[in-house]
Amino acid sequence: MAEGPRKSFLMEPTGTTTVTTTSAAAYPRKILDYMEGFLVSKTLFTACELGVFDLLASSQRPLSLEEVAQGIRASLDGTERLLAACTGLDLLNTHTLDGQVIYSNTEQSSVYLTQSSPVSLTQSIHYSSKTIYLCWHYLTDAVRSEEEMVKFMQLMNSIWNICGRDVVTAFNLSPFTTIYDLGGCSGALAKQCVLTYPECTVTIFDLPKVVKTSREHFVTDDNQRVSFHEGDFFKDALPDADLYILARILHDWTDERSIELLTKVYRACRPGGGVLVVEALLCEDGSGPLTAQLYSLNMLVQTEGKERTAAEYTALLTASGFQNIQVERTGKIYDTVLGRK
Ligand code: ASE
Repeated sequence: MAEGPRKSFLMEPTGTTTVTTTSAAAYPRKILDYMEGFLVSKTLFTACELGVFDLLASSQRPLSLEEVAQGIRASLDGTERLLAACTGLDLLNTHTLDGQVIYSNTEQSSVYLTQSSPVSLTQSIHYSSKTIYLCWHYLTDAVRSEEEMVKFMQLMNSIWNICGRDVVTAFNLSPFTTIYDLGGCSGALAKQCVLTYPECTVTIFDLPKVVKTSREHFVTDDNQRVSFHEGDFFKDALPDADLYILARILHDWTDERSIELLTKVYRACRPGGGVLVVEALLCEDGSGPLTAQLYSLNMLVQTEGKERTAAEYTALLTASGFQNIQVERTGKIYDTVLGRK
């Protein structure tokens, strides 16, 4: 990690030490530093988490290894190595008192690494340690995000091969001819719609990058009745239509965001039209189905949302202006809730 001139210390055969300058090719100093950069971050995180700096700040005097180890409830050997590394990082000072090594905070450590300091970085360090560090484990996948997005879209697409027919036939949708599938992704559900209802046209409304990926990776048949519309359903205007499908959309969002979206849909909706919510419904007491319970945990991990009961979707639809709300269960994973304007 050390900065400074590129020098290496070579022992001459005679035993005298000479200093030579080595080329970047002979000694990859920066690469070695980068390779081990995480050791520095983890040393800082660990010393903070164990409360080394807080302990030294509260003791008012420098502490011995034994005192620190006891104070942070850690092993002598481990503590000694941690304190040594912190000293090397200029996060601790060492002094010798009566032949014994004692440790104290450096000025920067006492100002920025103690919890009680008004300019403490300990909360940020905790977040870096507990969240960002773990996310970075997946940096490679994140950089490959296009590939990741295709994989996610394949997952989203495949379920409609199994449940799509039941979802579009749970209600008779034949009165609705202009249909928008908001967040319709690769268009698997849209295809089920046009196959089932010969009069309808379905427009898949999704983010530009999703539409681009759909066109590249998913065959949209050359079906005249399925098309794409690029947009962000929170930010952009929604075209008017007879029916809006929201399949596995509301479960991504909080109640507030869901009502915001549904209200927008209600305003765009033609009178007599409606919204079809497609979700894995929880039963009213939350006691099942297991799939919906597990999916709800997954929404906690992956999104802002949760799975909901029919009554909860009814409340969201009602709060957004929709009326005559009906629920149809399919017996498969995904059920349907229809609201009318
Ligand atoms: C979303 C749906 C899914 C957002 C993230 C998601 C699914 C997986 N991850 O809207 C499909 C449902 N499967 C599970 C395990 O939840």
